[in-house]
Amino acid sequence: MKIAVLGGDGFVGWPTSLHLSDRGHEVHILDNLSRRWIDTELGVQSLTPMDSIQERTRIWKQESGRTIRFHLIDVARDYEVFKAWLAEHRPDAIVHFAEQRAAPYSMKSARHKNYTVSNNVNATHHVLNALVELDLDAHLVHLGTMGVYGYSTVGAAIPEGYLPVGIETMAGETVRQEILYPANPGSIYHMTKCLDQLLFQFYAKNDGLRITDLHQGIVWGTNTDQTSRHVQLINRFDYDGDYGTVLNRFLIQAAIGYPLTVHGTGGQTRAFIHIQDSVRCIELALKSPPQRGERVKVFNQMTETHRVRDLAELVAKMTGAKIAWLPNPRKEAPENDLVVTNDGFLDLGLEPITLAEGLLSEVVDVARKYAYRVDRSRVPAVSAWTKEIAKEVETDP
Ligand code: UPG
Repeated sequence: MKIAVLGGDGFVGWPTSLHLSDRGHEVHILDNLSRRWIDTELGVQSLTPMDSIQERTRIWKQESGRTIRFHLIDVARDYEVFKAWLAEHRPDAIVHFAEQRAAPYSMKSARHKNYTVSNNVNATHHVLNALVELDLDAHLVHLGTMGVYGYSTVGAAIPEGYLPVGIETMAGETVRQEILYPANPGSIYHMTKCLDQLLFQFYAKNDGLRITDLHQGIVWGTNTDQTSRHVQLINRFDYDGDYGTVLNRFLIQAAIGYPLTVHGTGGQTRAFIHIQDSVRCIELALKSPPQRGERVKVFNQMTETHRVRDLAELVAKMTGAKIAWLPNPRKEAPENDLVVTNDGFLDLGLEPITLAEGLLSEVVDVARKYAYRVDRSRVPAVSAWTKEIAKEVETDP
């Protein structure tokens, strides 16, 4: 297949591009390099030393003999340029990662909220709009988030995207229907992914676009089979308070002797997936597109659920790190249970990597190896969800 990977320079985009190229697909990365600009804005850098995208693709060619082409295109801002690219290349599939993906970054200030909404919603809408305008029947695979569901399960497992409901009519009969699982975002970033869902629902219904939405859990780990092949193919690893995700943050904190930053009681239960499984799932989704006219296909792209404090205790036991119980800068339930259905990918043959098998190598091979690159002042999470929380977090001893 000819595949356009929008956002192919990012944390999941880069290993996905390599994985698909390795499988023999013709891969084109379209990226505006915004993630690199945001590093500059925040004064942070990836724990792992990353080369330019051009250098990365050069090394990939040298190692694999395969070509990945890079196109500097801003999908959210340059609709006409993007559409012209699609018209010229007419890919068979599009994998869409081209969105601002950090919840704390999206909550930093009014400017960051505006940026996240306009960037993410426009990027998604531009893709859909262009597919219709060009009569292009490419399968669109979008990286969504488990965060669209919220994390307040009511004792029932979260299904894959749709909820069967019974509605009582005025005549007293019960009509059965499947609806999109009610959206319940916990940040501006997560809210944009909820808006994406409505755009997908409309375009699948109105124009017959073939769309798969992957509701992904929190990714942990760094490398995949392909990024491990050469030091210059290494994936990025974010540890800072805005972009670092919880388990990767705990791993690097342990490696530098920084107390593990648990928000609140750590009773938040979340869904997780290893980066290697994440790229496998995207390949599986590409192989199994919905039919034209079918509704949006949704997979829950996660393999395990864990409570934040259990993860902290696990990492502490493994490494001897201390745990710091901090006031929570986010507005979220302090404790929740979470049960998620993920039969879609298991049925397609996914054999998940579990935390138990992969965690230790991640600490030793990545976190300790690059610990010298950490700026400790960038570790704390400082983005508060509301003005009131900002005051509480500031005044807490
Ligand atoms: N948390 C801590 N301590 C930390 C960092 C986070 O206790 O140092 C908590 C946080 O309060 C939350 C949970 O850990 O309850 C998860 O936070 P995080 O790992 O930052 O995940 P999300 O904010 O849910 O976002 C990540 C990705 C996002 C993706 C989502 C998938 O950034 O792109 O959509 O995971 O679920």
